[in-house]
Amino acid sequence: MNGHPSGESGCGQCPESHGKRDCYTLPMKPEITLIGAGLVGALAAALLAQRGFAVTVFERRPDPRIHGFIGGRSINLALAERGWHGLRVAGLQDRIGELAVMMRGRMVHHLDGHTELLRYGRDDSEVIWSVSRGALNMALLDAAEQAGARIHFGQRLDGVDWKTSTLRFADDAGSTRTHVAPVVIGADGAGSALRTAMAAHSALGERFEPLEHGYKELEIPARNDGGFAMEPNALHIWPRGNYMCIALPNAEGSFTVTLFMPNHSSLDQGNPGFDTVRNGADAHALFARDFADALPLIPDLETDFDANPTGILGTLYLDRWHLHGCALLIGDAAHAIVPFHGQGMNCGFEDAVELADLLQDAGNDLETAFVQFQHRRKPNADAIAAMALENYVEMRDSVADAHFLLMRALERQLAARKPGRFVPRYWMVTFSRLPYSVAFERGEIQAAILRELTANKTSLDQVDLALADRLIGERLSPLAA
Ligand code: FAD
Ligand code: E0Q
Repeated sequence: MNGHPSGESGCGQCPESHGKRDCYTLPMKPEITLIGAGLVGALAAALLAQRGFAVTVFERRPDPRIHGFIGGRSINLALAERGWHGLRVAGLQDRIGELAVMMRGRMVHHLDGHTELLRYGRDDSEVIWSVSRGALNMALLDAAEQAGARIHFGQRLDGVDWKTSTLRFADDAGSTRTHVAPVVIGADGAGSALRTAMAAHSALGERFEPLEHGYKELEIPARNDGGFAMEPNALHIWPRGNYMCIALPNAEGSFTVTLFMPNHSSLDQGNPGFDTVRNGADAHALFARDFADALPLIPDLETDFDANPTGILGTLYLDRWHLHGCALLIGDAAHAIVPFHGQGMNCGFEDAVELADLLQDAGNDLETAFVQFQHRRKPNADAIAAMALENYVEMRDSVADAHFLLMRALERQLAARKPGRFVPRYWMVTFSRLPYSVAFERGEIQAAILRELTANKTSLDQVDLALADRLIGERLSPLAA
């Protein structure tokens, strides 16, 4: 797959930076430079290299396969169908399958200590998977290099001279180097340096909406015998109204716990915040009160709380993701979202697949391909951004609310009654590759139907199913299989 088509004459596109390589054996495809070899950048590099592009990647951090993975953000992530699709296209399904831990549903930990499993899907074909960010990233780096991508580690993008298409990089020792890149793609995350450089050339209409909540990561280690300290095949969640904890399993027997909480307490309502829960001792008291069953499982709670940074969360919106045919942003660099649907990486992997498909057919008209990319992806990025925000309220609060539980129960009943027509939004987002925008729009219609049918009702048997059938028939078209 990686061979350059031979027999092509001339190489008007060939930049001098190709150095010694024989231009006549290079494809007509332009050379592509990627910034960032995180999850999305590494997948994009693999997919583009597999399609015969000459791909060069610059990554700020050292090679995690040599120096170990230096995490910044979450240690493990939930992988769903959209993410699997990207990995499948790259040929990585089996390798990642060996690392992933199945999560059948949410294991809700109530305040009194009792737990219940709320399944995500109908059976074990409808589940999500917990994967280590480091292991996933390393597999993607291997795939990218195997396909022919060249990755330069320890190189931080520092600025761009757009007139000469010259990128400037700095390493940790303070030396700089330059690279001429007619086409550059930014997969350098929410704090994208390429985005900053693009914005210095043309306004991108950037808006960052911070969430007033932050997060802290903690760990439940494996038991002494190596086993899991809780049910392994679930996403554990401790919903507590304005704040919550979650825990995702790691293949080696531990769990990564994340505490999500407001930055500022609201003492009038007795709600804690990172301003009052300031250190390990405060956190210990909070866990003793609100997460009592988890506390004995987190031996290093106090030291980890003090040592680990408090992460910030928010949603990034841009009016423009591209600069003519020269530069494009993908993944978090274009559309960072809050993590409460577990879809940021999944969405970024869809970006990578869509981009590879578009560039494969683009020839030299990259401007059109970039415009098309934004046209196809932006409505979906906006939709998952909105759904992720909504899911936080659902997660931390509503899973304990009686009317909400009635609507969820009715949703299941209507889904079974009208398959392919009334399809739960969570299912469309997580287990299908229907555009996020379709999931969002149909989800709104379905939520209105659920609200109408359950208004003033307290149990399922009070619901008017004839009315349900009529509303569904009127408002929801059958989904194409
Ligand atoms: P990143 O992963 O941020 O990678 C960017 C890369 O660019 C990094 O390697 C970085 O070192 C490099 N870089 C940065 N600046 C430069 C520079 N100047 N020069 C060169 N290189 C640079 N998503 C899910 O799908 N499921 C989940 O369960 C999930 N859980 C999450 C939990 C939390 C707490 C958070 C914060 C996010 C979660 N996400 C989840 C979202 C997911 O982490 C992101 O969407 C995903 O990491 C985006 O990938 P990316 O490659 O675009 O950016
Ligand atoms: C998932 C899987 C960080 C995170 C990741 C997730 C989910 C949640 C709550 C969080 C949403 C859900 N969810 O359980 O509805 O499905 O990825 Cl907080």
